[in-house]
Amino acid sequence: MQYETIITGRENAIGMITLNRPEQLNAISIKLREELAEALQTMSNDDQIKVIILTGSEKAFAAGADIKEMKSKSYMDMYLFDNASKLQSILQKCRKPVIAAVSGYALGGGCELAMMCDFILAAENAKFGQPEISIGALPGWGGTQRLTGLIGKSKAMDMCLTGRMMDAKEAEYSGLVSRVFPVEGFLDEVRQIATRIASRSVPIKQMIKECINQSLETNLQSGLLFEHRQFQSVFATEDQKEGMSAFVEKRKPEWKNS
Ligand code: CO8
Repeated sequence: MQYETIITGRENAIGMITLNRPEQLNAISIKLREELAEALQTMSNDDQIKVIILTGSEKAFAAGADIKEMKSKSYMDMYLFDNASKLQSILQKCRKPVIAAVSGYALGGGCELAMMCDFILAAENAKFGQPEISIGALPGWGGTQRLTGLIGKSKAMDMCLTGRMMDAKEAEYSGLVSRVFPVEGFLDEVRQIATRIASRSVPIKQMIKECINQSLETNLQSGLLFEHRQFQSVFATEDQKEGMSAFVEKRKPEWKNS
């Protein structure tokens, strides 16, 4: 499929989406949101794809929503045409693991897009921020909510009220990103992690995603119950039988994905 603002591809079981507006530091335009939503939906429906990687260029994952496109919009323009919420909902509903591979700037809507993914891997040159306050706006795509959940109230306030950037090291120890790698060979490291996840049982992966996401939506008791029921339901799968038998027989499991 040919797109204008993104590049898509499949490498074995990995679906790769690269944001591709390099001259605008991958600013997230209406067109980019539309194309990204379509690509994510297509990959979600493709059984060959087990993990999706979302990435940008070495200089920028994405420097935010497209300010040039947005600056003259009215409230009604923004309210009536809202393909940002559609894209967010596609990512939230995607049952496959989606990894954000961030090199360079992930600012404003770029940081928010990365946080919509299941987890973030960063290159050493990554810079995260919610600088909307500097342009007379505020994070509008989950920034105040997800960032606070990931790094806590104090740092989220600091980031959103100052509009400062956070480097990869700080992002890692603050809990925004899971791991940091050198810029050189970054995407190869990400591919290795994606390949490892892709090799796991499909239903078990989906259940783990559901359980972890449930922890963000509910209280501890309900979350614990949800997780325990999911754990019990694993015993209805062929993959549980195969996985545990393979361990006992000291061999690699062959997942049936059922
Ligand atoms: N939108 C549009 N164009 C951009 C953006 C952007 N967000 N960021 C960079 N660009 C463009 C620049 O205008 C420039 O274009 P041109 O060559 O035509 O002048 C080109 O990219 C290169 O940028 P710079 O020359 O500025 O590059 P520098 O290396 O000097 O600086 C920075 C890099 C620090 C990243 C700088 O470009 C910058 O501060 N960018 C803006 C960051 C920002 O404020 N982001 C937040 C935007 S608002 C937002 O994201 C709200 C999210 C809510 C989403 C809800 C969905 C609708």
